[in-house]
Amino acid sequence: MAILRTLLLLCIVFSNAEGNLFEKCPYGWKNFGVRCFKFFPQTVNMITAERNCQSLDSNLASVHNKMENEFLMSLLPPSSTHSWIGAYDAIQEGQWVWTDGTPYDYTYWCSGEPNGGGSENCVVINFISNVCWVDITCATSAGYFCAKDL
Ligand SMILES: [Ca+2]
Ligand SMILES: [Ca+2]
Repeated sequence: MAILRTLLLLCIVFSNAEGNLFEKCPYGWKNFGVRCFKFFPQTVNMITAERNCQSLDSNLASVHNKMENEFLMSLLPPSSTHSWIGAYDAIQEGQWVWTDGTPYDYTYWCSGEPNGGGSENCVVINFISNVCWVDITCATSAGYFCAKDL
């Protein structure tokens, strides 16, 4: 009986270890779908935010459905304001792309946005406590979300 119990315990220990192997987001990053996400509260301009993400082997977060959008919002501390996600139309006005190169297949623009034309080529989420997106000048200072593949 004791041997059986030990075997059972070993099984549990190993199955947990295996589970950890599959869920391998770095410490401090949160898993959602097949990616790991982290919010950085330091306020920087969009280019700096993207570079900071790249230095951590990630990009500014792209968003591909409503659930991901809501997940990002869940990572925000209560007092946070507008934060960078990875969409920009700096190369060609009106042609939005993601810094991670994934398809631009989902949008959650706030009503009346994007409205900045050639002077607003980057995107923040949570502009005045709102889950929707706003185009804004890339030189704005904001916190940011990084995302990387599992
Ligand atoms: Ca623009
Ligand atoms: Ca705007």
